Amino acid sequence: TEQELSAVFEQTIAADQRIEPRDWMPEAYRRTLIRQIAQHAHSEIIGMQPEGNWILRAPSLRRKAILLAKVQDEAGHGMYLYAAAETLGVDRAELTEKLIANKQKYSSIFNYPTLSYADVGVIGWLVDGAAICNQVPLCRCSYGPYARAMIRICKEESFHQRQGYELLLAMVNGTEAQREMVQESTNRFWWPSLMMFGPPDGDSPNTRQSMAWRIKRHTNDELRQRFVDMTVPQSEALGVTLPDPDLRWNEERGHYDFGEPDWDEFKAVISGSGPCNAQRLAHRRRAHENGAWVREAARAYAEKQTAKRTG
Ligand code: FAQ
Repeated sequence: TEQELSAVFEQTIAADQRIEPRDWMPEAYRRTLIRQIAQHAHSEIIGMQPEGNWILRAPSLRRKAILLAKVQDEAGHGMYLYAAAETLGVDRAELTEKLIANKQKYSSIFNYPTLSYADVGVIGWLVDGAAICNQVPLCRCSYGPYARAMIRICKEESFHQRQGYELLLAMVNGTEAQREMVQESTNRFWWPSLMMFGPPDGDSPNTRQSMAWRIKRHTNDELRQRFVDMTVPQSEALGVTLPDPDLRWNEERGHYDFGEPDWDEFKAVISGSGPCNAQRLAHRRRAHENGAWVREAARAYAEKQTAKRTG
């Protein structure tokens, strides 16, 4: 009976074991995972655009090769994640349709422009740094296919983060103009990076249930704090200032205190009116339409192969 199945599900979660695709699961658990994994996959794919903007303009062959490899990794992450979502009974094509119809979200961070080459380094440092903080606990997510995908993705993300930090180290040891570029970029990306963790716990409708199901292991605010604590010493090593006058070490708490992100800006960005939302979606839509002939050719090829085998 449904009650017995539900009890087995609850026991599996309580014992910290994994739910696998063929196991019974509550519909709401399935829906939550599809929502989160699809949003995560879309973020990887849309996230190729801001950095992709600099591939043709990278300052040397070495920097171009590094950036190209990184952006390709993001495509790979998107593919793993769509594959993980497909184990829940949805289709990648359907998820892509929802993205380009603006019916599923992707991370707010990718709606900001990349205005200077320093942004490539700062995205690696802050955006990949925040992504790692958020995703390492997801390696222990209760849903097996998502947890396993996260292990490989996190390894690659750590590499991306180092890549960004190394680029910034080169720039801060360069000319005064290069140091200024790094500072200016940090000023633009700091607050949007903090917003990647989602709304404050009091305004996060999904956290409670997702923690009970052990999809999420920490709240949005806990992970945001962890990111700040990790990043401040890195900013000191780089010699850049984080643009928050309220940022200071709190001896009593054993954490850094920090200011409040502009949540009105966050709401505007996730509801479609950030600086680049329209551009990002239009680009994705165009790429999808331009790829129609590839999908058509693949289908025709598959049909011929089937005909050969069965004919
Ligand atoms: N942007 O109740 P909560 C990357 C939505 S890293 C947009 O707290 P939840 C790597 C949320 O969906 C970025 N929307 O929700 C990379 C919900 O709306 P809904 C991707 C956001 O799910 C680096 C509503 O607000 N990483 O791509 C955001 O419990 C460089 C209420 O929020 C992931 O997706 C936001 N920042 O917690 C790639 C990680 N925050 O769906 C390329 C997996 C919240 O009800 C270049 N996801 N919302 O309409 C998660 O960990 C969670 O989904 C959270 C949100 C923590 C993002």
